[in-house]
Amino acid sequence: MARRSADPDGCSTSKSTPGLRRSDRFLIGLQDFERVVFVSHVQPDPDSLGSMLGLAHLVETRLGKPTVVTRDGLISRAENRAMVDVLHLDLVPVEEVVWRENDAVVMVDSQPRTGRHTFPDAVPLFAVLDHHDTPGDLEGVAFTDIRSSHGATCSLVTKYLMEQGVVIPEKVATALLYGIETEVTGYPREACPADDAALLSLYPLADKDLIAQIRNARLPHSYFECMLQAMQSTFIYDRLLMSWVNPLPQPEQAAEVVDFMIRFEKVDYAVCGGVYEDTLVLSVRSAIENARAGELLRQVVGKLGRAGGHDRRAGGAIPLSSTAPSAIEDIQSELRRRFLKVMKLEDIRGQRLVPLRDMLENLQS
Ligand SMILES: [Mn+2]
Repeated sequence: MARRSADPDGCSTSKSTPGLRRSDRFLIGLQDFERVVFVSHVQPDPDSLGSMLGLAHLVETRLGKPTVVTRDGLISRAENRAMVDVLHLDLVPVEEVVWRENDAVVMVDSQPRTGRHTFPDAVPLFAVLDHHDTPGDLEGVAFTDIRSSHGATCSLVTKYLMEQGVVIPEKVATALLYGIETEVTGYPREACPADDAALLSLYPLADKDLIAQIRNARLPHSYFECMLQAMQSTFIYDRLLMSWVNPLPQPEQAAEVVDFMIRFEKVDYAVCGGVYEDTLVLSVRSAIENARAGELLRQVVGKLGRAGGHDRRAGGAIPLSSTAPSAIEDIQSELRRRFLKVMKLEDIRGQRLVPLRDMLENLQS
């Protein structure tokens, strides 16, 4: 796995005092504050939720300070909703937080000014803990721990809890374990030994029945309608598969489509785009190593919107000035042109995943 920093841990930190571990410096830095508010990216995923929960537990047990765990935007994927339900997570919508002067704000699983948050940029951050390739603006942040070699932010948080000898309650262990699991079970796996070490320590502590309930969450009707539309709209260009769904029943469904489509043995890249409210949501997966999916999507999206992610998984969003069918078609064909150009597939004619003839026959039988 590529390590981007000269630091032996593959991470970047602001300043280091010899003899102090990162978790020590994190806690020392928080001592002067009255309350710790945890924030993450929009549509928080299990890695975000688990990381916030784990750090809140660390702060509460070691510093005895009150904490707030927030939710930015919707949680709509069935598994993620199930995680909130079965673990009874108490999340405060970030727009309802009354910011106090003596709050320490800690951002996890994301970086400042990447366009992935709705809370005001003016709120100063004390710390950022993340594992994304997408660089943010870390100026003025007292404590940073960014490790793009790690498969999950939850692995970092688990290390902090272990280092500090904090007993991890079942609920927190379950959230951390599921957070890591969702990030590292893809193929090829994007994980490092630290992720495996965290999984090993959490496994005996977590409630495996609850994990099974979350993993197999029941799905709404719209999920199946969306999957059908995705399959019917899918074209394959050599090793690239593209699906469009309009409208998306919820913003995270584009990711669910590509998670499914990337398993098609004939392709190395799967892209899904779909309109949710006034935004075109994009999701990319790759089945090969060094796919640089995040960079690829950033290149494709350019100034139209924002994009980022990891080596094999990426996401993006483009604000739409109009959601008229013709405007959506225009942006789709522009994105298709850009994907084919960036991937040097301009001369390839697309083939339907399901031939039209088959779709019609299925309808008649
Ligand atoms: Mn993550």
